[in-house]
Amino acid sequence: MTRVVYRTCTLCEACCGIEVHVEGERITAIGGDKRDPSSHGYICAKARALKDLHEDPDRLRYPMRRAGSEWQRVSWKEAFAYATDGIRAAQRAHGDAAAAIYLGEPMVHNLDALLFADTLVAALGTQKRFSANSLDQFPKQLVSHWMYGSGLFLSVPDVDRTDYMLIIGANPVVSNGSLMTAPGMPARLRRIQQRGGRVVVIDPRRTETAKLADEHYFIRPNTDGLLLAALIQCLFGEGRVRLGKLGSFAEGLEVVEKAVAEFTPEAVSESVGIEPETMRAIARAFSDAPSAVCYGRMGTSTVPFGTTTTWLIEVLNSVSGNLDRPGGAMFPKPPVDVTSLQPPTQRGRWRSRTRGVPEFMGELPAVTLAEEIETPGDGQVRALVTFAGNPVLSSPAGHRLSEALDKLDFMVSIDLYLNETTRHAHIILPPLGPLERDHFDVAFQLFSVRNTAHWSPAVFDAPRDARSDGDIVLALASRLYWARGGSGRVQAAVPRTLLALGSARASRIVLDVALRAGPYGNGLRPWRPGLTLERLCRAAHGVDLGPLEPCLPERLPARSDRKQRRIDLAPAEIVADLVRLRRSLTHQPPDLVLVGRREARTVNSWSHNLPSLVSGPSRCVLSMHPADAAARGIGPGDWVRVSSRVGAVEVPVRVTESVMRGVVALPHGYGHGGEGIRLHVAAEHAGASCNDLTDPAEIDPLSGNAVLSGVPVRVDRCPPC
Ligand SMILES: Nc1nc2c(c(=O)[nH]1)N[C@H]1C(S)=C(S)[C@@H](COP(=O)(O)OP(=O)(O)OC[C@H]3O[C@@H](n4cnc5c(=O)[nH]c(N)nc54)[C@H](O)[C@@H]3O)O[C@H]1N2
Ligand SMILES: Nc1nc2c(c(=O)[nH]1)N[C@H]1C(S)=C(S)[C@@H](COP(=O)(O)OP(=O)(O)OC[C@H]3O[C@@H](n4cnc5c(=O)[nH]c(N)nc54)[C@H](O)[C@@H]3O)O[C@H]1N2
Ligand code: SF4
Ligand SMILES: [Mo]
Repeated sequence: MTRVVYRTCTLCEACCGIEVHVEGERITAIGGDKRDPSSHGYICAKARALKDLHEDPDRLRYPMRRAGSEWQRVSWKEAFAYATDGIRAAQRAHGDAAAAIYLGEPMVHNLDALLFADTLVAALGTQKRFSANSLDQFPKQLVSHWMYGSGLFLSVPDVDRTDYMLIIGANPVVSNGSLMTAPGMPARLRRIQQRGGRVVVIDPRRTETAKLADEHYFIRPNTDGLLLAALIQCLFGEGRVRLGKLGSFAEGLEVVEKAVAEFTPEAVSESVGIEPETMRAIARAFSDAPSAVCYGRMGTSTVPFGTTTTWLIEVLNSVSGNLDRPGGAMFPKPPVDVTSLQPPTQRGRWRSRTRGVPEFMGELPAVTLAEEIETPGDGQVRALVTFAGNPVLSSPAGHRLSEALDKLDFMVSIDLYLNETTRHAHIILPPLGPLERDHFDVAFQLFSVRNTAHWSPAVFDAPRDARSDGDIVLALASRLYWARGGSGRVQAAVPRTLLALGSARASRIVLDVALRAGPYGNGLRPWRPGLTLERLCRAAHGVDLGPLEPCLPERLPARSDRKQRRIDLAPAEIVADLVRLRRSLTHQPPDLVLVGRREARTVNSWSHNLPSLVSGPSRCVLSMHPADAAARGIGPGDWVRVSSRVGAVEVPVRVTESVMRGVVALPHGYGHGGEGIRLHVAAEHAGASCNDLTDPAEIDPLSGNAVLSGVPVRVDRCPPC
């Protein structure tokens, strides 16, 4: 007999509703759930790979302890004891600061991991927390922290109502959207055009999104800040600035006007590579449209001007009257309102030991992890926990991090696979697969273009003696507290209680309380109607909570400074950074720079072991413009050596006009060829890691975010063998 389970796909930020058809213990089909209030049946090719993931013989199913290069199965009890002893031994010898943790992206797609990860961080008693956030969207969070008062209160484009969408450095047709939960972006973009609106893309590549757009302009990498400053300057210059209702609670408009005054289209045109008249036309069209929104992502975030560029996007939306209004940039109202449940976000309470970069939201930049391990002195990292992360492939100079990991006294990985990072661990603690646990998306509803809620029941019971991510972190946290003997006794009671319940029950209780206390709940008054977990469980396809609504200033997060419930349009730290932006006008651009390229059937570094996603020709190829190829005697399909300040890789070339001259593009997440990994399918599609080229010395100085785009490289044809 076939049963159907409706749930949310956890593979990317689109959070599509899927239906999983099961006969006995076998998945017979995975399709889109037409009744999902957000995705309406849309899925991409990756959803079906959840079956491959569920069945993958390489997926680890029991704890494994390393002895030299051999791995031995151990019981959970032994595993937790060994992990705790290893971490505590390093801390006893070198202090609590000798332990660090790295949290990876899939953690955010996992309810109990997200709820309980902080318990583990607290139990480690260290300020050395790293995550994929600083390889990704830290600039957006920092801008929101400074402008609106919280690094969790982010504006998203109201794609379904906008009349003009300016997309800078994002490729949602392939990535399925990021910091914008909007499944089925191709159709949503087409609908903008069908209602008479325009889609304009700015990207050094002619992307799949650009192909769908009304206009596409190539731009020199990392010059978007200049372009945006010029667009805003045009609005001021032509008297087009209108704050609307923001006028009564936004400060700093005059500072912005002064700050952008010198960035005229003429002044920036040569650096940016776009004609002044084109910039003016974009500014006018943006301003004339009944509603308009500018949306930027990886291409505006993971660059040396990440924070300043991201701020300029927010400013463009604000001064054109498009912040917090339908069709502009709006603020979702999620069922679990994380912003109001948490204390205000903070920055600068401590600094990175090696570079002095300030912590933000409790984290230090991921690019500093390797040097924290290698630099001797007080606080040198000797023990590391990686949790759902693969920093060897995902962070700059991953090959150097790989060497650094071998120098650790002790390493624990909580992960599904024995891969490029976890092979360095002394012990791997593997959690349940995504279909073996319940799920509710807490994180991505913060960025959803429509307010919805969806409870996802587990498709399969957890196998005997298996643990969820939540169970693992709680068990480890609890043992670490008690191993510290005496200290932290109060906190120790928390994981103990949760442990007794099991993380699945505990997370349901926490979620139910959060829903009741949330904007659609009953205010914790049971006699009143409102959203509860029970109600969600009855709505198999999820519930629709309506379109985004204007909500300022009422929903501006409480903050600790004098700017309570005000918008700071001109944070001093960012305005000061415009000096650096101005100086960049005189920089000679490098001959050739590397940018990223996401491919439709990938999930960062960890999907290449799923057979349905790797069939066909290799995708780890370098895209290069015909003129750049010809100048180096390179032909289609040739193998080339790409080298940067920090390393070199060899890959085949695709000669294509889809990248602009002076730019080459390579996808990230490849490089599975090393010794000691257990990824049989991925090893046959190994490719090379573009993070062996990206440079950890380069960061966005304000947020500490990694620079993954615009890396100066040299490309030489490999001699024929
Ligand atoms: N050059 C370059 N580098 C990049 C990027 C880029 O565009 N260019 N993109 C950056 C971005 S945006 C991101 S978000 C980061 C991602 O960086 P990371 O999060 O460090 O890397 P992932 O590739 O997502 O690896 C996720 C790991 O989690 C494991 N995993 C998967 N599901 C689960 C689970 O449910 N539980 C547990 N415990 N483990 C699980 C996988 O096996 C894998 O080891 O990469 C960044 N790196
Ligand atoms: N298929 C697939 N989907 C994914 C992922 C995946 O690995 N594969 N990863 C997920 C994750 S973790 C994230 S964070 C999102 C990211 O989502 P997106 O940001 O939409 O995805 P990217 O493909 O990184 O798009 C960045 C674009 O910026 C361009 N770019 C690079 N440098 C510059 C620049 O200096 N200026 C401008 N204007 N453009 C530039 C690149 O050419 C690229 O087209 O995708 C998510 N979705
Ligand atoms: S777009 Fe993302 S969430 Fe939707 S089916 Fe594909 S991988 Fe899953
Ligand atoms: Mo990401």
